[in-house]
Amino acid sequence: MPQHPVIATILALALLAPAIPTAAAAEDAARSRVPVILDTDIGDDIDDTWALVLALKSPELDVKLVVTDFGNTAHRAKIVARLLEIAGRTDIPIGIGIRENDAESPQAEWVKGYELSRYPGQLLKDGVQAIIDTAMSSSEPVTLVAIGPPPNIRAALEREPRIAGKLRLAGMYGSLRRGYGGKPKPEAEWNVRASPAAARALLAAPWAEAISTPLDTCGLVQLKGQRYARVRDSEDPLLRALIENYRLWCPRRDWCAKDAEYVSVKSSTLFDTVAVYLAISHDLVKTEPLGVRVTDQGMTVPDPAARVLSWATEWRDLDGFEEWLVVRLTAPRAAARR
Ligand SMILES: [Ca+2]
Repeated sequence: MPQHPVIATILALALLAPAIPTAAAAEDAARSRVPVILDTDIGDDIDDTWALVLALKSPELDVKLVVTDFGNTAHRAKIVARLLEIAGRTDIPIGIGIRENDAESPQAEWVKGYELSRYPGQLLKDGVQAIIDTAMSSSEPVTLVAIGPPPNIRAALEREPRIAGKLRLAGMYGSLRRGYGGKPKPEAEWNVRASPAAARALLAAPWAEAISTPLDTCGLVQLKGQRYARVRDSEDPLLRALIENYRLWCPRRDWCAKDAEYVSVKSSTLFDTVAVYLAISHDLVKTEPLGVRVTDQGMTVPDPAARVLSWATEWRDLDGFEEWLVVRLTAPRAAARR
């Protein structure tokens, strides 16, 4: 029996509906990306450069702002600016954090002659205010990926305490049961030791959510062999810039300079990439809720009286993370987003 024409039309529309891409669906997809502020001491250890590239190549993340933190923040901003230019992502504003000195970094040669004034995107001279404005103006919680000593974050919390409730922290801080290189005792981790008062403020803030990767997990990440080679040999201009920076950086680090083959065969420890991962997922790590106190020497000591946050204390699958990292870094890049 033939269907009534109206019923037939309704049925046809119902069948077609899921297949028709709509502007609303595209907007939903864009909205589902995690808005991120990256607070970085890029230029000291090379892992921040890896972390920035990873953030730019992660389709789950929508990088709203990159802020340089600790030491010579204007110098660090040059490295960020040149990388964002190469990435075709000058739509991302750069905030210059609290400038503490004029030191240059082991990556200085890469930005020799680069003038920040030529950065075609927005350059925000008050990086602390940029963090506050980005957090407070967002209609949804923003994830603060914090991968350096955090004087900016301490100052932002002092200037506008309400940012804590608007931000989800994914940080790289501390050492609970393991030290550098998987050593069986905790030690003073750099991001905390370099600025204990700022790290104390960061760990005590009432974030909407908070997780940190201490050395226990992030200190074990290193790419070697074929996995490293896939990144080293990539034709992606952004990865070429990453490896170029790594090759400039290594001779300026005593332990790396001693081994002429180092940069040819493996990465250094990629601590900060884990904080970027934690902005996307926690699946590959085991987490524990712990209160942690910061000593004046930069030790992070479990203390039930301290504010509890989530700590990624062990890997569920470190091998899986390293593969994820390489797949993600070497994936073709999407067009620049507006
Ligand atoms: Ca760092």
